[in-house]
Amino acid sequence: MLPLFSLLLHLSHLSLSPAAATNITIPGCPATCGNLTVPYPFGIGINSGCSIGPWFDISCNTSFDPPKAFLPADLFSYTGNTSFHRVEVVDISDEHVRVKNTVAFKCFNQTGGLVRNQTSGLVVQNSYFTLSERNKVFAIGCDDYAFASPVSGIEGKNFTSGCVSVCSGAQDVTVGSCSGMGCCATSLPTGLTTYVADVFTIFSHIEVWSFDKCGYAFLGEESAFSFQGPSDFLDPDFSIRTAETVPVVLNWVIGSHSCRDYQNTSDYHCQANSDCVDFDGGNGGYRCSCKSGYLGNPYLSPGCHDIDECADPKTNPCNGTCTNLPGTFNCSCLHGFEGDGRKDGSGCTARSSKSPALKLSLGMGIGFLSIFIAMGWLYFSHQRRKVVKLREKFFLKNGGMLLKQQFGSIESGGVNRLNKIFTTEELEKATKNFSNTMILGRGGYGTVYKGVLIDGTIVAIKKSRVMDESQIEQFINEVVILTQINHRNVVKLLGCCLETEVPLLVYECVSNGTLFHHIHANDSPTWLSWDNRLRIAVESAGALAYLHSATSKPIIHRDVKSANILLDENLVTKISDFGASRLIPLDQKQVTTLVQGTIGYLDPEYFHTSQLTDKSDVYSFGVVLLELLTGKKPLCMDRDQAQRNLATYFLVSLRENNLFQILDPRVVREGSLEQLEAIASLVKRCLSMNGYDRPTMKEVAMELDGLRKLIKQPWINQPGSEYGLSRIHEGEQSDLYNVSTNPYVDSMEASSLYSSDQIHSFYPVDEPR
Ligand SMILES: *[C@@H]1O[C@H](CO)[C@@H](O)[C@H](O)[C@H]1NC(C)=O
Ligand SMILES: *[C@@H]1O[C@H](CO)[C@@H](O)[C@H](O)[C@H]1NC(C)=O
Ligand SMILES: *[C@@H]1O[C@H](CO)[C@@H](O)[C@H](O)[C@H]1NC(C)=O
Ligand SMILES: *[C@@H]1O[C@H](CO)[C@@H](O)[C@H](O)[C@H]1NC(C)=O
Ligand SMILES: *[C@@H]1O[C@H](CO)[C@@H](O)[C@H](O)[C@H]1NC(C)=O
Ligand SMILES: *[C@@H]1O[C@H](CO)[C@@H](O)[C@H](O)[C@H]1NC(C)=O
Ligand SMILES: *[C@@H]1O[C@H](CO)[C@@H](O)[C@H](O)[C@H]1NC(C)=O
Ligand SMILES: *[C@@H]1O[C@H](CO)[C@@H](O)[C@H](O)[C@H]1NC(C)=O
Ligand SMILES: *[C@@H]1O[C@H](CO)[C@@H](O)[C@H](O)[C@H]1NC(C)=O
Ligand SMILES: CC(=O)N[C@H]1CO[C@H](CO)[C@@H](O)[C@@H]1O
Repeated sequence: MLPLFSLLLHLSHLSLSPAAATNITIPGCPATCGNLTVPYPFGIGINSGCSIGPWFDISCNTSFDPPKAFLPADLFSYTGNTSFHRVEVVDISDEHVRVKNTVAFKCFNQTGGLVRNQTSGLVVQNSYFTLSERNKVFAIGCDDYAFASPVSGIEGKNFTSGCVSVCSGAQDVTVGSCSGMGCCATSLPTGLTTYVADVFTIFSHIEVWSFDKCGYAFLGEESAFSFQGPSDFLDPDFSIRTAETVPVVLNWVIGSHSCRDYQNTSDYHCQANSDCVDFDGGNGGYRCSCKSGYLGNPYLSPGCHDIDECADPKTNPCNGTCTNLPGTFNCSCLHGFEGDGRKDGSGCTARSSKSPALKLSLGMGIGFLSIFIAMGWLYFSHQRRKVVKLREKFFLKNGGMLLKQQFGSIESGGVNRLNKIFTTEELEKATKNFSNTMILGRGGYGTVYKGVLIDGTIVAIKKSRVMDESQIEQFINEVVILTQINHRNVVKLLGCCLETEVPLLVYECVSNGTLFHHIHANDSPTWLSWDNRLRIAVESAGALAYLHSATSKPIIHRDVKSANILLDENLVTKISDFGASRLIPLDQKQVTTLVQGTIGYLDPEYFHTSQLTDKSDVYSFGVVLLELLTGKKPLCMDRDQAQRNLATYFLVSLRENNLFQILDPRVVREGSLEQLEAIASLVKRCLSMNGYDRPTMKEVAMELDGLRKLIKQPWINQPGSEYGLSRIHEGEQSDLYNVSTNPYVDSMEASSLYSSDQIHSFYPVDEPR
């Protein structure tokens, strides 16, 4: 009878409790708008007193069926520059508001004419909503790239997040994968309140038009979107469907300061039995949350109510007497029984009398203790064996045997500068267990730590990103080749460690920062003189030429940029970061790869065709030369539209005979006219649209070396310097200034608009740097 009664009570309680828990709004306020539940601090109606403040007023428009809910007008989305919309709410949860999306697109006709276009964006003009990290920027299409950037003048942050999606046929596209073939996705910085997303095309879809007529860009909840492959390209309603099904997620908070700032003020809204939780470290407002063991709406008086745990024996099993306590419960065994009643089953056992021989129980106790210790020891040694096994597994998975063989064979061949396979312990010790304080830098390919080996050598240790098995052999080849390279201008690989899940590479430490830093950073130690610049150019070109030709299999660096050129304490050049490099089999002139590189340096021909040749490095090196000549970044959003992309800016300047306007004045002062003209001509050839027209790296190195030996003729002291300048402006130019109309210039202008030097890699840009 008793159990039945308690069961009945329990059932009635269950059916009552939702009613009690429906205290989700202020009494008398509606709780739903159509299908949407609107809990306090949100409230339905403008100035109806149902919400915590006007910014949480939800207007419910019942002229729709079902009714639609909208956020206040200081939060709006837009498509195009004239069409603003109130933002429709589709879900409100404890931490997030999900709102209806908009999708940017551009559609083309067969000849590349733009037939439809739209941008997409969202603006929040209060401090209570921010874009959640659950969102990503997506680009869909086979000839497209997308960017999301803040609405200038409203957002306090500067950023551009973007990614590129290219493919040459529908068969290249992987359904469900946004890795850059047909679909790409990238994350955003946190704390944003505005964005504009737009999509751009590289070749107006002319070559992919048969299966893909439009490019799309949008920002939305990552887990809500699943890429359907080519069928998404053919779906004329893709943008509408996606806007309906992939919401934008916003974080919401109360107030704009931390819990501390509000405590004991009238703006503190956390009620009884709830905790105040700072958002974004206290800089972005707060939220309230019921204490554990309590339920309800923490913002509404009288606060969160205790959960009756005993009413729910399924989640809180108790074989005994269950007593509900505030925030918890007590489960005690019935009289005559003892043990932990909370345990399911025989948690309570018959109480044993204390009289039986103490010795026996003591003896048994000791017996159990020793068994316990023995088992513990067995367990730990088993764990340890497991770790060792795991390491062996990783070692094999990471190609350890292959590498040992390779090392062995080379060693017997007499090359004896081969290095070590480090153990995990050594490297953990060297980096203080990969402590964050030892991080030297983060790149698209992994994290670089500073390490101090036992013998005191300072090294740089690179922890790659997780790689898949198919890359292993490639990786091993690369390690083997890199250990064979002995060039004073290439950073030395000292060894590697294969026992961890991802291989670790150990390099010599180059202490004086990157060339990029020396050229562009405001806190750069000293101005790099023209002599140094030219020497660094010669050294880099020589090292790249060596990689292209001197080793047994050509190595293409693939990511030549000033940030990958390190300088040591004597400003000697060391080329680094072979994370993207590829070996080219000798019988092939080119290989097809996923396009990878850095925007601003990336060879347009490679970008379009995915055909990688050594000439791609030549293009990128041309851009590095330009940085040395001009002191300008390859991409800079602060510059005028036409000047954002340095390569384009340079080619246009040449065409318009304005070369000397773009050069760094200090370079002009220190270099000779002859040198500068010759280098500009060399850069022009390096930047040729067609790889065949570019010189080889060897030719570049030789030409630069020759120029370096030219006797320096500083302009400033040169009698004819005035003549030199005016001659150029009057256009009595050499062949150098007759830049033929370069088809690339126009397409680059379009793309340069939206690129950002912050973007590192074309494939998912995870952390905008
Ligand atoms: C729900 O609201 C009513 C009216 O304010 C109040 O009496 C009741 O205690 C509340 N219930 C809960 C569970 O908070
Ligand atoms: C509700 O929506 C209809 C149709 O879009 C619109 O005409 C009307 O003005 C809206 N009403 C309110 C109160 O916003
Ligand atoms: C409410 O949502 C359900 C599914 O989530 C849907 O089937 C139903 O049509 C919706 N009702 C209204 C009135 O929108
Ligand atoms: C919208 O953009 C076009 C060109 O991009 C411009 O001509 C027009 O003035 C803009 N309209 C508004 C209202 O800003
Ligand atoms: C494509 O669009 C362009 C510009 O809108 C137009 O000039 C051209 O005639 C169109 N071509 C076709 C085949 O429709
Ligand atoms: C952001 O850009 C604006 C102009 O584009 C500039 O004035 C401002 O200083 C930049 N802010 C930061 C933090 O870089
Ligand atoms: C708020 O008031 C309580 C009690 O009145 C006090 O203990 C606490 O220190 C106060 N907190 C702040 C931040 O002033
Ligand atoms: C739980 O209940 C038992 C029996 O009533 C009591 O002895 C014990 O102190 C209680 N434990 C707690 C934590 O309240
Ligand atoms: C609860 O404990 C009693 C002994 O106290 C035992 O006989 C009974 O089987 C247990 N019930 C369950 C469901 O395990
Ligand atoms: C790039 C481009 O052509 N954008 C156009 C998209 O459509 C709007 C009007 O809806 C034009 O103003 C833009 O110029």
